[in-house]
Amino acid sequence: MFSPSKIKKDFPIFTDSNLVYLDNAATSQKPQAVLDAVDSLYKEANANVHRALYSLGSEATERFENSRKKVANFINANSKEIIFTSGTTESINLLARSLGNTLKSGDEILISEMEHHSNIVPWQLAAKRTGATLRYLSIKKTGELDLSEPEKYFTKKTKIVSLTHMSNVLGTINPIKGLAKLAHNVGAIFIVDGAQGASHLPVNMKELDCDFYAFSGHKMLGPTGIGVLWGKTKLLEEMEPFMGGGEMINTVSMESSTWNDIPYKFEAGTPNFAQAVGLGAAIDYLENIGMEAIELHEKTLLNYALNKMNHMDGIRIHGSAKDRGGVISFNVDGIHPHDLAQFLNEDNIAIRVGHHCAQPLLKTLGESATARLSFYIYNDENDVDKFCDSLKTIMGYF
Ligand code: 7TS
Repeated sequence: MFSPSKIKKDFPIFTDSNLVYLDNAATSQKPQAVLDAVDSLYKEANANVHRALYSLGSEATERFENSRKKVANFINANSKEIIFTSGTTESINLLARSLGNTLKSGDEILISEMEHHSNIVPWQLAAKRTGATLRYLSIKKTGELDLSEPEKYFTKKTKIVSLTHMSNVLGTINPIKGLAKLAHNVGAIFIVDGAQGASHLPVNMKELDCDFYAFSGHKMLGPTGIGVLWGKTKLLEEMEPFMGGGEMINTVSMESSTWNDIPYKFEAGTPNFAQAVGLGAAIDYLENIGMEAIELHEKTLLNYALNKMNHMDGIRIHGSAKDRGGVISFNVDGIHPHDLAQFLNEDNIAIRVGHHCAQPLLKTLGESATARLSFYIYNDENDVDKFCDSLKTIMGYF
């Protein structure tokens, strides 16, 4: 097991501070190694990638492409299947636009009630454009997908299934392999929103058997503005590009254009190459600890926190999935979540409150807002104890 207190020393934001940061589902903090990688790219190797025929350009391109290899290794995939995007949101929009355009009236897109808005709204737009129908898998009281009657949802009409790996509100980890089977049995394409997956769980594209997997660098110690879309070669080669511009073309005439090979076909314009290099350093950092160890650490901390919170009166915790990552959404009787967050802030404890960009799920839960804790590698029992102590004091005020 690794030591969160030692890990904290690698993160400048925790230096000389008593910050208790419990909002990791929103974004993670950054270790010095990631800041150094970005800093050194700008100081030592800043030139546009894939075009400059001088040494600086080669160095920038090499660092950028090296990061692509690191991402590929991290998820056990082929480098040419790694498309750099600005994040999960752009990755899903790319799919909703490019795959979405192949849909027609009568086709169905299947998502679930526990999706983040970035895995809802792009599909609503695709449905509106094409006349396809958007359907929702419902969830049970436990916060798990209701898969009791899959034949009602997975039908011949289903063309695209897009589901989250792990809920950012309930922490539920969905059974991706089984869902891939259900989707593939009806000939549908299966997309996984891995924003909370790749950052907290070991993920292996050869094992999960999805067709596309989307995630964000900033939730896994990397910089903002960089994310990934992984897709199977055959599907990526068949797909039309999402955005047009430099680098994504092979030839351009005044009348028409032909496309570059994958992944470049989907990377129009100057990519966020410094951020991609930072993501490579973040992956090195995570791999050094090990994703299995990270998953275990967060689940242990989750159980520690649940146990403490379950012993406190007046707290309603949402969801009780058997397979669950380090996220706890809850409400406290008689205290609005926004008031709670402000009082916790007085003790330098950062949690998120609100609808967590998952309004349909909040509606199902019957809440307009919840409070949410979400853990990462640098959190420990001390953080949970401080949070619970502060919470008890605040509850005493009301
Ligand atoms: N999907 C899930 C499951 C997420 O949790 C998020 C962000 C996204 C997609 C979008 O990621 P982005 O990097 O493109 O913005 N979740 C959160 C959150 O829980 N609080 O703030 C952002």
